[in-house]
Amino acid sequence: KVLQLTLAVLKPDAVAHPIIVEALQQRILENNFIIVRSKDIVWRRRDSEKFYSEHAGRFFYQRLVEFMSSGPMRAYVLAREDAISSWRELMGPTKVFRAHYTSPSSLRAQYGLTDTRNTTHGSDSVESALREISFFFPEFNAEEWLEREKQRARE
Ligand code: YYY
Ligand code: MG
Repeated sequence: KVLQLTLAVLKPDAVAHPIIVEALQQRILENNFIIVRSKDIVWRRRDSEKFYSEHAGRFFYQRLVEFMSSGPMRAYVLAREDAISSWRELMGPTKVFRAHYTSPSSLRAQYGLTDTRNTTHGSDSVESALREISFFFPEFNAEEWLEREKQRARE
């Protein structure tokens, strides 16, 4: 079994409450993710704008970049088999009302406040995982880590 990497972020609404950070980290570990790297970080508005540039011009872009630079976040590089889709499934859908409706035990259903303050972020593809991991952890070489993991799996 080969491990995959993903970027997971606890957003400012979650990090504002230590007990929620605790609960979310518990959910990470009990779902068999390995925490490869973690850090607390505060974004400037321009970091927010750059990270979410694919959404520039959407009706929610301003409130999104405002919110993501409103306070500290915690970022993780997580490893697991199918890490990307597994983390997205654990998070639940983007919109909180949909999360309540379709995935009541998901993180966004349980802790999300609004469609913007929705608790967590997760990469949505192999390419975005690599890009987002290097955005948050420029000193971490994800491709090298994955290469070594492939070799380990072959042995
Ligand atoms: O990948 P994911 O976070 O589930 O959703 P995206 O469609 O990529 O949107 C990114 C981010 O934008 C979302 O997590 C909250 C915010 N957002 C919003 O504030 N309002 C919406 N109607 C849709 C998304
Ligand atoms: Mg997205």
